[in-house]
Amino acid sequence: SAEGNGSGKHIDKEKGVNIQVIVRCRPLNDEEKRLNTPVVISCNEGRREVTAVQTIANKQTDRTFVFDKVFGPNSQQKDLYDQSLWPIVFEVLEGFNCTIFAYGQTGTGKTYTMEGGARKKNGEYPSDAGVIPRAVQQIFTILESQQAEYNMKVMFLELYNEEITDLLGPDEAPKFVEDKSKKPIALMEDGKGGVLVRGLEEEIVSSANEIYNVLEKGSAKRRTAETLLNKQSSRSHSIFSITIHIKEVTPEGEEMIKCGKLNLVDLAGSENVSRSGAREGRAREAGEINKSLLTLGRVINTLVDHSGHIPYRDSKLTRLLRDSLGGKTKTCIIATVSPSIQCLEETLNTLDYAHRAKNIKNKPEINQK
Ligand code: ADP
Ligand code: ZZD
Repeated sequence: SAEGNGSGKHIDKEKGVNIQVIVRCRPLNDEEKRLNTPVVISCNEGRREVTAVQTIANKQTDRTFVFDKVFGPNSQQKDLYDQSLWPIVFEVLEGFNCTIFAYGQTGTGKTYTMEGGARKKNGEYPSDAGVIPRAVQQIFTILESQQAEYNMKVMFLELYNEEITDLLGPDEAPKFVEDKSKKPIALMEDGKGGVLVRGLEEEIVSSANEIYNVLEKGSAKRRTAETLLNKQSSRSHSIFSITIHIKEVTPEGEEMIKCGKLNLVDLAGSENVSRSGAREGRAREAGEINKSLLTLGRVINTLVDHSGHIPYRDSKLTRLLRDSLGGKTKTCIIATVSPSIQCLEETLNTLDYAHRAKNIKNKPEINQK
């Protein structure tokens, strides 16, 4: 039961399709350049390889990893989007559910990749706009060119310490003020393998500008919540999703509704769950272990090793992303790394993790009624 998947490759419905894994290495920043920080990561985009140069006891022990796509330090936002993400977003409009998530150490460019530079005063998006604004733009360009009849809704949430904050909900009172108007947010299984977030604001939108305004509102709320609750933003996960229903009329005049959903996920800094002894020890003492990120790692390991019970239910993140990990969603992971020698240990953790995730298979299905 192999069939074309539009990208020239053949997929086998029974066996599924692998999660796509992309690595992006950021350039050295000004401070690192000033300090002449050694670069230990080299990217060969053509060969889709990332090499970590490691010297142990005067012996050079390079480690090379191959990925679905590799973007080196000179890659621009547009390159990453046009080459790797555009086809995924296109599939959302064909009725697939797709998830793109950014994984990596804090400071390696997860937010830069997913969101990018701030919006200009005149409302336009900048040349360093990230995946989210580009995806929004692409969706409307295609829908308008097809003159499709559609409706669209978005949600934007943050997960911190196993608590969900609705970034589109009404402004929240500080924690110490009891707020009776606040709807509790709860996750509920939908009976179809997915999960519903109850009590979450879903905003109906009909233009790219409307979504940008929604993102602006969400960003402002995120900043307020961070300040008010003294949150460390590197420990929070954010999820922005767009759900689109498109009406289609078949040549026979029959009406069909296609439904696609795009989840864009900016994960907490991966160093928070690093297996490297010392830091984990201190983090654990401070109660800082990120349950959701730890569970994500366990879910990935279990899926890859086929080693039995998959612990989706052990964290909010894995409940929310369940369908993206071994389910019917098409998934792409962007692993972000730093080129600096200072980050080498974490970079190797990230590359190992990302490389393992390549073995996960999903079984994407079109949603059509
Ligand atoms: P993270 O979200 O992983 O903590 P950020 O997205 O905040 O990391 O990036 C850290 C800093 O590095 C920011 O100042 C960002 O603008 C810069 N940066 C990250 N990736 C790139 C890149 N590919 N090109 C240029 N600057 C980048
Ligand atoms: N990275 C910027 C946000 C920041 O941390 O402030 S850029 C994009 C995706 C999700 C949330 C916000 C954005 C962002 C933005 C900036 C300023 C105000 C609102 C929104 C953005 C950037 C370009 C086009 C649309 C939105």
